[in-house]
Amino acid sequence: MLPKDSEFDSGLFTAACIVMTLGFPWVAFALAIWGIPWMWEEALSSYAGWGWGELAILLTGFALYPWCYSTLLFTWAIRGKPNEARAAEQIGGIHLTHCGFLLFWLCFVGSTCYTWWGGMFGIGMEPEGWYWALFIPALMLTALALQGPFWGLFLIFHGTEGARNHTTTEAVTQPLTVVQINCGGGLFSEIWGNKDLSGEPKVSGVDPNIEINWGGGGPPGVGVDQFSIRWSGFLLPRETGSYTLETSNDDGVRLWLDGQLLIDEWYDQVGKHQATAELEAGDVYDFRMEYYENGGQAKAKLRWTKPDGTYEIVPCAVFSPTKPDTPSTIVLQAVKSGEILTDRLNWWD
Ligand SMILES: [Ca+2]
Repeated sequence: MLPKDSEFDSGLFTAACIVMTLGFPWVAFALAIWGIPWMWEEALSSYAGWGWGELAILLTGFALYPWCYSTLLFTWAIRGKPNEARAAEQIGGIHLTHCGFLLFWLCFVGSTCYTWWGGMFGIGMEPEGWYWALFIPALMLTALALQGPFWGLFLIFHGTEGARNHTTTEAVTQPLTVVQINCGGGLFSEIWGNKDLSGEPKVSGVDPNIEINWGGGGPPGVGVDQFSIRWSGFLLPRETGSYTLETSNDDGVRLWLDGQLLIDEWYDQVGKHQATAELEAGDVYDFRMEYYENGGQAKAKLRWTKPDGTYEIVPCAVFSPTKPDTPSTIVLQAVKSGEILTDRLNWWD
């Protein structure tokens, strides 16, 4: 699912508020439980009454869970939801972190391993020798418990390369043949794994138009940040008149028409920029748009307002990656009853 065009997702924000509110009673409950002085005693030291302590840990161990989850939802609402694979990793990370801490608390801080460790160091445990045998499992269980937060936090904040580059949205760059079958037009696209289109592009192909919102992601093959794209080809307007071209970009953008730099907004931003141009139906205009993403959200769109007032994404059909090799317009003339009849035949008729 593509993130919405707007940067702020009010649905996710509402969900985050609800989850956060639901978390309050749980935290209050946990504070109340651990406010009972003898509960610590039960949980931490009394081997005979350990059951109460362990139960209290189980009931309260996830008290911070709703707040952690709502923090994630707040982040998504404000910064945009990542792709599905990263979203699943982040949720999994929250589960792992909590389960790990809970296991750690149950096993180590709780009576079980605590008594083993205690025995290990001879704190009130006799005979000492017997507890040596439990040292290794206690150590292993504790190490296993700590794996939870370690890998959980890794998944929340970093995640795997595969998930970051994973995309379930439409391909940014489609194979030439597919696009030609679909619409017969489009633009060449070249994608670099840096911000200034330097060196050899990492990915190239043809895009039907310029209408992409990666959210917090990026095109396949170049990562989610610090990439740049050049779309090039030809613009073949079908109506004569005044056009307003409009970019919607995050971050920088530049646009040339017939070698003339119409939009030059090459800096970090979330912006929309316009330029007007008088275009002739049937003429072929050299087209180039360059774009870069530095960090965070990323999108690139190109719309226009046509002479008849239509406001739309500049459609695939008026783009061509290569220069049409037939004359765009043929003037037909015929003489009928002494009168010269003229008609124009356009390439798209
Ligand atoms: Ca950005």
